[in-house]
Order: sequence, then structure tokens, then C-alpha cells
Amino acid sequence: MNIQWFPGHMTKALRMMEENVKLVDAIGYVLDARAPLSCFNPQFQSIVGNKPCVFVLNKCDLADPAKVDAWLNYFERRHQHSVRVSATASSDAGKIAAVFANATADLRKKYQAKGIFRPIRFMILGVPNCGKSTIINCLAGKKSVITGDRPGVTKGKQWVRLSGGLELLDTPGTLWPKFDDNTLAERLCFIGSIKDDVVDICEVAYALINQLQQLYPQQLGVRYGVDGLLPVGEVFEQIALKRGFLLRGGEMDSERCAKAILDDFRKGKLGKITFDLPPQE
Ligand SMILES: Nc1nc2c(ncn2[C@@H]2O[C@H](COP(=O)(O)OP(=O)(O)O)[C@@H](O)[C@H]2O)c(=O)[nH]1
Ligand SMILES: [Mg+2]
Repeated sequence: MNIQWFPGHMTKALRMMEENVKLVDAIGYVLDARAPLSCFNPQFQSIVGNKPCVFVLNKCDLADPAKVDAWLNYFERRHQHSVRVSATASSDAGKIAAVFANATADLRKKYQAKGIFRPIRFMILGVPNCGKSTIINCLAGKKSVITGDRPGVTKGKQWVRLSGGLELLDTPGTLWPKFDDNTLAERLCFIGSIKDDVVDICEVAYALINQLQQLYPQQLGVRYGVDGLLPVGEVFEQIALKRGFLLRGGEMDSERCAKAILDDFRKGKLGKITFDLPPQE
């Protein structure tokens, strides 16, 4: 599968991110808990330097809890701040606020000692659609910034001031120009970070079936009542038949089938799934 994911405006977004880093004290790096590694920009460290960073594993309601545990352990071993959340649940706001406060406690003390009293500024980073704006709204306790179930909803930058001396900068999602690993790029399509209209949606659905067969071999059978271990094309066809995704002449409606499979995955109907494991240490 050949993915053309890097639209022109991304270059601008990346450049903006580098500029914005200078304006903030700390980073909230949002990773989709279904594919944290795929969400991770390999150039991240060189962009943010030594500023405190919190890794927010979001959409945990859709992710595999055991693998999320593995990720939290990974961050802990590396003495990095991290937290598991579902930002659509307002009850997680306290958790996020606590880890943000914790990550900047030293900084706060330093400012206080110098007599500087201004909000601590966090920039919220992450790929499109990982839930950056939702996290900000969750923390704000109201809809302060626009969210959407597709990439590219947040356009310019937006500051949101919270009580408790915190200021958040919402940013448009950023991807990066190059992937060494096509599997990771495919995962960004599954989670909706790469727009469906720049890829062949049937190929994305095929890739999803293929990866599920390797990592969660039961799920396709459970959801669709098909033999999930058949060759990918046959699984796809069986799903189309079972669901009645047929065109007028009786031919398979591939596009509708592909959309349905992706939609099911995105809504968690194929189970709680996480594709990426933490890197080997
Ligand atoms: N299930 C689930 N959906 C979420 C969660 N957080 C965000 N979303 C949804 O993901 C979509 C993208 O969210 P948004 O905040 O606009 O992402 P952004 O592009 O990173 O700012 C929206 O439809 C949100 O409702 C979560 O924790 N769980
Ligand atoms: Mg947004």
C-alpha cells in the first residue's frame, strides 16, 4: 500500500510547531493509545528539546488495556511523565491536570523564587485526530476549541486559559514527511490521522484486515461471523456478502464494505485494539 499522506499544509504546520515551542514551558504530547508509536514523531526530541513533556495516551476506551499498561511502564522506566485517559470522559480532567501540574512543579517553584507569576504554558501536540482539542475542552470543562471526527479541524493556533495557572495552546495536527515503516503509516490511516480521501479506502481496509489477522486473529470472526483467517481478499468478500454490501447487479460494493469495516474499528466494535508495542529497550 502506497500512502500519500503529506499534504502541503503540513509543512507549514510543522514549521509553526517549531516556532510555537519557543512560546511554551512544557509539552503535552497526545498519542492515540491504539497506535502510540505510529503517532510518535521521530524528530520530536530535536523539536522540543529539554522542555518537560507529558505523554497523554488518549482514546484508552478503545485501546487494549494490557498494551496501554506496557506503554505506561515503558514511560515510567524512562522517567517520563505519562497518563492514560479517554478525553471524551469529562471525569478524566483531574487526571490530566494532575500530571501536567506534576511535570511542571519544579518550573513553578523556580518562577515563584524569581517572583514571576504567570500561567504555565503547555503546547498540545500530536497527529491529526488524536484528540488534542478534546483534551483541552476536557480540561477547560467546556467547549473552548473545535473538535471533529476527522483530521484538519483545528486550523490556526488557539490559546485557552484555565483556572489553576495553566494556559494551553491547541495546535493543528502534524504528521512528518517520511515513514521508514509503511505498517505504521497504515495504522495512522486506521485511526483516522491520515484522511480517508487521500488514500484508497479499500486498500486501507485490506491493510486493517491483514494487521488484525496478525495481532487480534479472533476479532473478525467475532464481529462478522466469517472465517477471519482466510486470505484477506476472501475475508473482505465474505464480510460484504454477509452484510449485503452489494451493488444493483449483485456485484460487491467494495467501497461501502471498506467504510463499514473502518468505521467499526474506529468505533471500537472490533474490540479494544492496540497495534503498537513500546520499542524494545
Ligand atoms: N472514543 C474516544 N473518542 C475520542 C477521545 N478523544 C477524542 N475523541 C474523538 O476523536 C475525534 C478527534 O478529536 P479532536 O479533539 O478534534 O482531535 P484533534 O484533531 O487532535 O484536535 C473527535 O470525534 C473526538 O470526539 C477518546 O478519548 N475516546
Ligand atoms: Mg484539533
